[in-house]
Amino acid sequence: MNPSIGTATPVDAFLLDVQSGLSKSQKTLSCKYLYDQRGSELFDKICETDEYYPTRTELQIMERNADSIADQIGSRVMLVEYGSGSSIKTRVLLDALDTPVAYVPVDISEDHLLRTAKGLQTAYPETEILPVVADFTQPFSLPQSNQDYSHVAIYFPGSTIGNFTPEAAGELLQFMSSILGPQGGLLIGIDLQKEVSVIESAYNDQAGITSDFNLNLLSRINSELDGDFRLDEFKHQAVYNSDQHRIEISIVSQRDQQVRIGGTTFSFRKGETIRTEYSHKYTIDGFAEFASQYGFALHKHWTDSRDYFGVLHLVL
Ligand code: AVI
Repeated sequence: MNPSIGTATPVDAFLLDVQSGLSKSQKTLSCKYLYDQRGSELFDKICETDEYYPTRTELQIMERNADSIADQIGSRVMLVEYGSGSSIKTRVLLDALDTPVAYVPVDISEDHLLRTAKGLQTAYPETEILPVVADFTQPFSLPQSNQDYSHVAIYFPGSTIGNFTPEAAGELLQFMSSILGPQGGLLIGIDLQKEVSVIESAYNDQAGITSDFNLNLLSRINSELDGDFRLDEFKHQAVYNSDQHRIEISIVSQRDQQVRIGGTTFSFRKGETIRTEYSHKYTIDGFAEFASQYGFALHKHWTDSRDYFGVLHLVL
């Protein structure tokens, strides 16, 4: 089980991204940098908070509809999962599928990916587990399987597509459509539009874990890029933008201040924001229409009783 290596992010690229992001008039840091070791642990804790409904709702949808979802995906499949994480939802799917030929978890975090892949290989000996270390926002090649498979299915759970701007989400769908051959399908989780207070609470949990997760990005810059952010001089902010249907997550400077990062000085005004993440909320029809621009047609979808979350199966 040797992993295929795609494009990971070296320190130089991190520094360049941070320097260019903090030089913009709307200061920005890419949300992909939120997930270092501590960030990933904090994200797992977010998923357990009372307020953060997406993870448990999606898991419930998968568990309740596993057989019907597996039927749609079909047999002798190569299942490719984008951003596989710890693969809890994957196990629900792998259990329900008619012995998938291969499972390809794609993730940027090599250690985590290989550990998960090893566990899955033991649990699913008849399925070839072929991990790919890659930043899935960039094109990567599918690994060779030792067995013939009839089609490829991409699994992109977690509503991670919501963290992409519509333009970047479109590029990703375009790339997905290029690796899916005939009969290929995309199973994707999306967080649905709902009462604003429910969404805002999910990103402003009482225990302050989302705040720690967000501000951890400044700690990461301090330790990896020789920065001197004072964390108590910045605050987490998450506000729903009803026009754009998205949560906008930022870090707000609490006073006029200067920060040095790798020898460069950046100035922050009191109240100035660093945008760290968007989380777009869709409707089923809205997402289907969006995906149709990239050749996808909505085949079937599943939701929960409150219509908080959607799992969609799209085909080319
Ligand atoms: C990973 N992603 C789908 C999460 C979301 O809900 O947009 C990231 C997150 N950020 C803060 N809380 C959760």
